[in-house]
Amino acid sequence: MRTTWDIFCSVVDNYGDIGVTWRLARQLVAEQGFAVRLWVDDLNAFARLCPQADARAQRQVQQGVEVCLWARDWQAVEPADVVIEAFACELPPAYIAAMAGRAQKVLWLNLEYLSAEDWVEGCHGLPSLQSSGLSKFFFFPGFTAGSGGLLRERDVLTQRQTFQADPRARAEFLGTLGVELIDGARLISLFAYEHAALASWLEVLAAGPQPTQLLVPEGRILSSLQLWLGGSELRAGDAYQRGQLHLQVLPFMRQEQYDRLLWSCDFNIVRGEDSFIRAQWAGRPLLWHIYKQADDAHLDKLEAFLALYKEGLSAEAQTALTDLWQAWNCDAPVAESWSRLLEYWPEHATHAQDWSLRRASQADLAAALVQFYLNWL
Ligand code: TRH
Repeated sequence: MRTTWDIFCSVVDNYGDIGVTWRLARQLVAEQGFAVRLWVDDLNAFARLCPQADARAQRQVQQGVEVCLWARDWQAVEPADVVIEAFACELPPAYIAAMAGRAQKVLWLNLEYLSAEDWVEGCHGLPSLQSSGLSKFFFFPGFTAGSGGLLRERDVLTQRQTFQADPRARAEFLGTLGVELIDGARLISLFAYEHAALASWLEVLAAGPQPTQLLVPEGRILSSLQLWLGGSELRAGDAYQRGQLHLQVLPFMRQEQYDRLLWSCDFNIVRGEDSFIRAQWAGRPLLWHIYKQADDAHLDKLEAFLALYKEGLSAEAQTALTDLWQAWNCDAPVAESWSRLLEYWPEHATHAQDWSLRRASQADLAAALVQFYLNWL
């Protein structure tokens, strides 16, 4: 009998919740052969990442995953062998009761948000007794061996390396997005939240000695871009040139296409959680626009990641990187820190490759989940 998994996803905002759970569900099917149901309370968000999906279907199978609408009026179903509530979303009480009453015991996991902070290792895998009498285990993704690891498909690095070694594949892929490469330009993707000082960066790119080709998938950053450009609302397909800066707005694309966009670019600005991890697998220098939290808790997370990521860089390159990431995440002007980062570009490029290889030598999150389940049985 195939092991069955139920993954519950409540879309709080943006695309990270569904982005992570959709990736995990696909991987558990494709690499482990499990039967996976993904319960999503907002199928419109899902359909953005997977446009072939039907946003009105109660149930549908996409890439081997049974995607189900998590409706408010919960209809009883037989719980799976392993149940994952993503990011502390609350399971339907009737489902919890069914888990407690199931003849064969159920592993209940809460998949937590990603953080590089030290405390993660200490909390990873801890149980918490629930009023239902069941234990719920906390599963923390992370960057170190004592954590639950990072979402990474088995062959993603090989695929990426093959793609990056083939300029024709890159040009062809970009062509499918309507992007024509400009000779000698630095190619950058920008997927970020609104940014009050974005203009400071755009100005420096426009004035730069080298052309920059900036690709911007539809999303929240467009409003900041529009402020700088002036004029009407930006749409996919719009293109502008200001000095050495060539801008192009891209449609929001399938998750697999977005991964390729990251592989194609020389530098990626990413946000949230899932695009941040994917940019690391791209093996290219990156900037993380972290998701803002109350009391600036996100700045501790940012610092914790930087502390790990910077290891192995020269002191000057470390400072350049830290200054840029901190300025960007505090909505401060970035012209100066960007220019300093450019001085250490080759070092950052090599470092990004090394980082991806080192992280990929650890167990990935799906494999770690399976191991956790086997140990628990
Ligand atoms: O969208 P995000 O900001 O998401 C999240 C959520 O807001 C969540 O509540 C918060 O807690 C978390 O951030 C930290 O960023 P993220 O995680 O990068 O998710 C974006 C997803 O969208 C990711 O799976 C990549 C995907 N994507 C596409 O599939 N196509 C695209 O064109 C683009 C730009 C992204």
